[in-house]
Amino acid sequence: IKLRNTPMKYVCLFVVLWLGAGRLAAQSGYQPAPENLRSREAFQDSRFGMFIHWGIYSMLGDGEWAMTNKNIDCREYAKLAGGFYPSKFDAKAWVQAAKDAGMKYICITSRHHDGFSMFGTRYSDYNIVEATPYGRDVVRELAKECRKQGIRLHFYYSLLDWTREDYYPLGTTGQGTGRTAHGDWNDYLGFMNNQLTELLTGYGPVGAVWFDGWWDKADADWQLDKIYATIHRLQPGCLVGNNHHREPFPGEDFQAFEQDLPGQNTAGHSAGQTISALPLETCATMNGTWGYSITDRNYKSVAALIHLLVNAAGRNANLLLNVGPQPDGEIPQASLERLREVGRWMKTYGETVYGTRAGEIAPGAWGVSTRKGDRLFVHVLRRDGDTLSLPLTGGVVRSAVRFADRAEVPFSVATDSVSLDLSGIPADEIDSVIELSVRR
Ligand code: FHN
Repeated sequence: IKLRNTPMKYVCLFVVLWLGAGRLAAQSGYQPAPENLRSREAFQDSRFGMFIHWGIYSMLGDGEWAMTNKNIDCREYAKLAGGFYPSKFDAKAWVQAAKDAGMKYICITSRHHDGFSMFGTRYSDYNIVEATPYGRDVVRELAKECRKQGIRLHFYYSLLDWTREDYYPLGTTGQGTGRTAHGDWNDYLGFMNNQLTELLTGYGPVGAVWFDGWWDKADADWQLDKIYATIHRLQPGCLVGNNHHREPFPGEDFQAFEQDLPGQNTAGHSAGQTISALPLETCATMNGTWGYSITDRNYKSVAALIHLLVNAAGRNANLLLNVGPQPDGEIPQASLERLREVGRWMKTYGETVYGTRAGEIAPGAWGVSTRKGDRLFVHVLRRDGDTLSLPLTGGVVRSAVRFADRAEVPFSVATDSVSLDLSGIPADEIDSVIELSVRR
């Protein structure tokens, strides 16, 4: 368009510059790529994942914090690597166990706070390939098997390190692990960037990077913007989450909760966070420890695990349920048994969990609701009598049936509520799922 030298020309120029400045400003903030938005949906749809805490600490049988809890000198601790030979490790069996449980993704500790890398990295010889007689890159084997069996793989990555000298100044933990020499923090940041680049370029598509340990030095200059940008540049569809126990930071794609459902804070990690609009994920142990513990037999029952999963889905969150493989590479039998039982339940009821979002009936002592289009699934987890009255606005209930056998459930509606007659349903079911068809 040719504009003569008129005031209109200057108005147009101003509008063009103003729009341009707006675009630049928008680009300086994080804008998730279309692939990333699709990953977020897929992540939410999958609802159930397996967390794996595994490292050379498993040999001590005392959880993944043994090194710092016992003030073990990092040089002594490193000797564990020389004896690490998980003769029964079988990536296929792990992925199969996750699938049998109905899990759709696996998140493995690529490097935990002890600083030992469970993958073959060029940036430190303190890794499973170079420092152990086993010499195999278990993360690579797992990645390959996940691709084969159609399971997404996520990487847990610790920002905190109890061994490296360039993790300096030290944080609130790991002060008794014997480090006296002090390296340069910028080297540490470079090291992490290099390792993450390896993980995002050498192991196929990565579903998410799950950071942890930020809380060890909440005031440090972590340069997370750079780290996150590297991840999103290398794999735009890869989600970034950080278990910092705070509101999500810019550049994060999901919000992590630890040992608590969103909105709860029984474990004390969630005082500093409310629920954001991002996809949500709660991680939880099956017993009381993340890494293998030889004494911890305090396993949750199958019913409790199912309740945890359903309670998460009813609060719009995924459940990332942990296993801590033994030093021989096997997942403990007690975990496998529970995974199988949960999987059996999911075979029948998975449809009321996968691909759902939190239902419009808010969670209560009775249970939760999930929804998929016009189908509203009422999960009754605790019975208190034969009549269940629930608040429901903005929809007309057309039918109510037991999900499992489609038997009709008598119901009545009043303004803003629906009452279900549960008298025909056994009171001892783990989860009585009633499907309401709701026209909105
Ligand atoms: O210190 C870790 C712990 O070992 C474990 O990895 C859990 C998993 O959520 N996160 C940290 C504690 O917040």
